[in-house]
Amino acid sequence: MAGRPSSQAQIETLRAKGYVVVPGFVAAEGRAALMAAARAQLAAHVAPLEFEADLQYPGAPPSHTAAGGDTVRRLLDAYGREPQFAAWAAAPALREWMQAYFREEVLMSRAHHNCLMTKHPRYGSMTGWHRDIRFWSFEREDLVSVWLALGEERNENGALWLVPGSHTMAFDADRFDAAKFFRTDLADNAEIIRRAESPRLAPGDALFFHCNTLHSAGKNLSDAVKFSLVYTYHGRSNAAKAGTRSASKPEVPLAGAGIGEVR
Ligand SMILES: O=C(O)CCC(=O)C(=O)O
Repeated sequence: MAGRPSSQAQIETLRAKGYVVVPGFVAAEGRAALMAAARAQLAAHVAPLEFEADLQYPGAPPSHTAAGGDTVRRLLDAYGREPQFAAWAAAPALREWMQAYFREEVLMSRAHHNCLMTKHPRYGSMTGWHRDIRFWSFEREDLVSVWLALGEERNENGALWLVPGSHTMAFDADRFDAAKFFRTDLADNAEIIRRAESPRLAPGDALFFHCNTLHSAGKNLSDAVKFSLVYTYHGRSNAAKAGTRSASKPEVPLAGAGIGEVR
């Protein structure tokens, strides 16, 4: 479409900045169908679920029996739980985009992310500054997640904050705490965090971000649950390390068209 950056330009932005928003990646009808499926899955509390009380991030209920203790954070295994979610994970447009980024055949991991993220008013917690590489054990630190906004995402309802260029910054291990959150008590870290941006996402927008991009998210101060579908991809030459959680589940190869530059 005239006036919009090409996919290749978006990929270059991801390489340079560590993230990029692709507006309207999913058209209205498909996005509405995904949202309807997401609402139905949440309403029925379809397992497997991860609860805010499981993670104990700031603002989470202290236990499963406390007020809000049944607040869902992630509906796990999005790929396995809903055919529409699976179809989106391997959709041709997404496959082409990822193949153009990795310049090889692409696999989707089912070991982490692979979820419908929800952020609830009141009991949805804050997520501290981190790099998603903390979840992964791969030969190379080169994975890309796609975060599909099923509804609007803005600072007030807990949208992501990301630090541009942080995916290429080198940090000593002591810049992170024991849980691999980027420490906010260090002046040098605070200076980096000050550069963060929170891109507003419209329903159907996709945020692509690198596994080393520092990001965080606040609480949902609105009165509506926020829904996002999140998957992570890597190139075939970048294997999960044997015996780790990353290698614990069969991956999904994104088979199909040839590898090359996209529009
Ligand atoms: O929505 C949030 O609170 C942040 C989620 C996130 O960064 C993650 O799951 O890695």
